[in-house]
Amino acid sequence: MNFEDRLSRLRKEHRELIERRNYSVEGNGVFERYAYPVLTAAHAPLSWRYDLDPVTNPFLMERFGIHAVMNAGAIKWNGRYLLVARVEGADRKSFFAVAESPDGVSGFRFWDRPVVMPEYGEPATNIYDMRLTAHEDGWIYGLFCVERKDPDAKPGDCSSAVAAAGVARTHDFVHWERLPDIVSASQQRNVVLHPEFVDGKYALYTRPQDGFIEAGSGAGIGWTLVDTMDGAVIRDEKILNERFYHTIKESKNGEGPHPIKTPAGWLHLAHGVRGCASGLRYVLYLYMTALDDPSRVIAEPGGFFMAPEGGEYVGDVMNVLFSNGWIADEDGRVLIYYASSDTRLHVAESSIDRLVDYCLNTAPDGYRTGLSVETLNRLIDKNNGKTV
Ligand code: M1P
Repeated sequence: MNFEDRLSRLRKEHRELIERRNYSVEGNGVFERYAYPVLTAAHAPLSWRYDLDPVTNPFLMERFGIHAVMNAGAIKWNGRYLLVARVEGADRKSFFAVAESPDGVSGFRFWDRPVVMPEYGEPATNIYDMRLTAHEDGWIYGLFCVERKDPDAKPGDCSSAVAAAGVARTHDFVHWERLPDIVSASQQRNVVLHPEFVDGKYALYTRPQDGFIEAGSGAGIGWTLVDTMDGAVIRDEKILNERFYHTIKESKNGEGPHPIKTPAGWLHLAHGVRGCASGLRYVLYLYMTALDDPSRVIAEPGGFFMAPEGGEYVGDVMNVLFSNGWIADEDGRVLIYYASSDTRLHVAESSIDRLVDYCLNTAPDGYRTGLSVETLNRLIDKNNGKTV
């Protein structure tokens, strides 16, 4: 096939992919998944992947491989649905890129260029998983993981890394002001900024870890107040949502996007991780905290809210659902952006009313099998018309 024919075919396929209408599929009553991923590697503009000059690229080869698009921060901004996605190249380096859609479920299209994130201190080897917060101070913040080689790695150790929480803020998603990385005694890569001041301070959800992968003594999702985001220092961390033996979050957990404010309390989306024979399994769960104290848990359904299904199991890192972005629309609709197996980004839809109902009316984990059977029997009795 000659250059022009191949280019027009690539353009047609790309246009059809982006213009494809998405549709929701009936679910379990709590949420509905949409049929098609909202962003994949194939959504990356052709101008990112190919040298489009027939003189310098006569075979119309890819010159910059895009491997995956996943874990996106999400926000509704000036009436548009925006995702700041983690785009991973064939070279394993991630960067951020903004994609927008008119309705939040179809037609996501990347802006022309990726985000140029200013560096802070020693340049990062990798950056990823941005959590977006439109804070009441007027800025839109992006908190993200900054990964660098462990300076204490032994000779020959090319894997050990150190994670820190990077901070940047913007008004337009093009120009980003980089602020100092958050200072913490432990490794932090799941730090999320609460949208409101608490006691006049910025409030952070944290995730202290001993190592880059292992939580170690890190007990779960933490909470801390800091005076400023321009040089934030984590001093006292209270663990508000613990990991626990034989649950979906026994290995580690982490706050997803910032919680949504509802009349019944703050609604939180998080990921929980456990080990199994095939490696780590990442699922999503929900919990709620008190309106007057976002660090006090008032409800937590047992088990997962979403887990991989069908093709979601398969990808670069198998058996993973991860979310760091959701949008609560003005009409009560909630769009949950989740990635499967570190490869592609999907959307599921629910509503504030349904998610709060799910949190308040699903039994908590009883931490032992006998209590799970009791819970089940109560439901069966109720359905059999017996008093509970
Ligand atoms: O590979 C699964 C996930 O692993 C990490 O999650 P956590 O921070 O909880 O360890 C991150 O690298 C995340 O991006 C990735 O999806």
